[in-house]
Amino acid sequence: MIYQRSSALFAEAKQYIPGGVNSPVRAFKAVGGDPIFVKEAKGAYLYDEDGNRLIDYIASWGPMILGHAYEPVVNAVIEKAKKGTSFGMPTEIETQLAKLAVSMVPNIDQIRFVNSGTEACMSAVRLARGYTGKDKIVKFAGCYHGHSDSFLIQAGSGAVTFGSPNSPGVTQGTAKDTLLAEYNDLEGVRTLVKANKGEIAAVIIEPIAGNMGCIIPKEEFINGLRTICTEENILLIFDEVMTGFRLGKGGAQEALNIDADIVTFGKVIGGGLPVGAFAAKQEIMSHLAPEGPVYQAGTLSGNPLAMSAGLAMLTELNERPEIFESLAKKTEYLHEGLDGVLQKKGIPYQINRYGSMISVHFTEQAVVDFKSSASGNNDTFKRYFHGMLNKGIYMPPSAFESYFLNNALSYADLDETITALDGLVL
Ligand code: HOZ
Repeated sequence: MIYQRSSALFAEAKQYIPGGVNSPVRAFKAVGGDPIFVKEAKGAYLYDEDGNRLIDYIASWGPMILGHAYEPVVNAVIEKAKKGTSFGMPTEIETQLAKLAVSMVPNIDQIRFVNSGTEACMSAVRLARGYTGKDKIVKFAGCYHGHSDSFLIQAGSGAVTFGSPNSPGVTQGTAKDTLLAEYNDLEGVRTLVKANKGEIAAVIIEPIAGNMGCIIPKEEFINGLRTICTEENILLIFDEVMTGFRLGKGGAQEALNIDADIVTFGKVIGGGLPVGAFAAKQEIMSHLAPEGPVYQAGTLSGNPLAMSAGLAMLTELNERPEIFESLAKKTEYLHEGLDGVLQKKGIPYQINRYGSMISVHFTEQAVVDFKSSASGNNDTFKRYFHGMLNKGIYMPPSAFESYFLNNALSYADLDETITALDGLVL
């Protein structure tokens, strides 16, 4: 495939935008080469500036769960736009989306809309600190909760891909309040909690991790976290920016049968427009301004276009919950197909999957935490990524990301993907 125009556009973008992109993972630094510039997308396919058609496995990193340019969502946005795009005043549609989200997700009474997953997690931690009167938080190595200062401590996703898991610009003062544990290591959390007794406001976790590839929590680990948090008056924050409205109506809380104290959302809840949200029981949410003293605000929060996209998306998912089952089945089919091909190749690999999230790691070790994820062979990953790209398959351009399947993918697309891998020399 030829990517000449994409390369030319990238060269021009680099003159005016740092690194040519507005979010680092897009720059292909982990895999080499120039990024693909998208012209348009429909259903399961991306169409780039060179006229190539690509089967898409990132779905804008999650939001496009029903495929690109999904008509009910697009139409809702168009109709709303004709009536004004931002007011900085309350609108009825915010309550409609809030009501629907609260009805779908277990264990929450109220939700506050923001503009991104980063904002949601940052605000959730502030709320947890304000509610508990404590300062410290526990996060897990390789988990990524957006780019706010407290979270850029051994962060996953682009932060690890670009060698800044602890970013310059985060002050010592901020960093000292973020305690670091290993994913799936309950003993490590116990030790931290003991050493910082009475000082920890929250434990924040991606309940299914998606920023060091896809990693599944061991049952005793995730249940144990709930128990420790309850015993020690620590709030358990589930970062469901990836898993929310993707694993099922009720996200990871429902899938794992665990109640979190605060849940954060992004991606699917905005139907492809910039929306984040955080939610909890009323007792906790009432601490937020203007009801309570914990401040949080935003000119574009609850923006009517974003709310209309989110409402159209969640309405569809709420009315057709079989979509989640269909997505999980397609992901299982892909898993089995990739597995069959990779086995024949005789190279070490692992495939992790949960619902419609999946990732391939070229390592002998089971991938259960950041260390095992980082043990993957990046040269093999690069050959895999570029080999697939040349055959018109767009996978995440870093081993530290999950794939997100969209329901527009057909079994023929999945077969094309599996056959493409069969033809590669890794
Ligand atoms: N942080 C996102 C992946 N975990 C990437 C966002 C983007 O580049 O669009």
